[in-house]
Amino acid sequence: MEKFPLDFNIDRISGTPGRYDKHIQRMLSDMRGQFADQDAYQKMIEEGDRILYEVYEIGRPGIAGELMQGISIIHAGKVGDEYFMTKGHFHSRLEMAEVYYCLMGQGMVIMETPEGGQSSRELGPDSVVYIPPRWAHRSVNTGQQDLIFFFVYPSDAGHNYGTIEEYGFGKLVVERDHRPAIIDNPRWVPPEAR
Ligand code: S6P
Ligand code: ZN
Repeated sequence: MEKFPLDFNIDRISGTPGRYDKHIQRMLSDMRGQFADQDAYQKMIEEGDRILYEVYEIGRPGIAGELMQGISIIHAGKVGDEYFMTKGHFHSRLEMAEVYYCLMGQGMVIMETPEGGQSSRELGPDSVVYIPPRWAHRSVNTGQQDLIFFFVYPSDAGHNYGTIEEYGFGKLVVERDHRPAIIDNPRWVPPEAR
């Protein structure tokens, strides 16, 4: 029990947890092929790499019954007109769900099933999104500030990035007339046609 402390605080200004076991930083260069506007992506990379999002993980053993917790921070910005976003994934154990609790910022969770079902929910201060079993999830920062949310999911869920890396999600979140809009992803192929 003592090996894993049971509580922590979240700094309300920075959104960072008072303690964590792992700090992951995902760079623009880690997202090659994910943004629709490849020319805008290339131009941005040439201007210099940068951190798109960060994850602070509070670890627990990766066994059934345990829960992984943490904080994700998606920085504000766009590649072309597409907002900064996470890679997105299915859980390797597809049947495992997840909960996001948004602390700060504005954004969206884009979700998709292996059969190509599409859904999305908004994230804002104090909103909670339940990601049901079988739904892949990607979070998108549609605001001007960091999007910061707490997450909790089964420790043995695992992450499967495979098909998302290849085809992306069916929907993209882009800026249209100074506000976020969800549009079809031209690169996406319905699962039955892959
Ligand atoms: C994990 C959970 C989040 C994401 C994080 C980064 O199940 O959904 O911690 O890992 O927001 O996203 P991604 O797609 O790069 O793992
Ligand atoms: Zn997840």
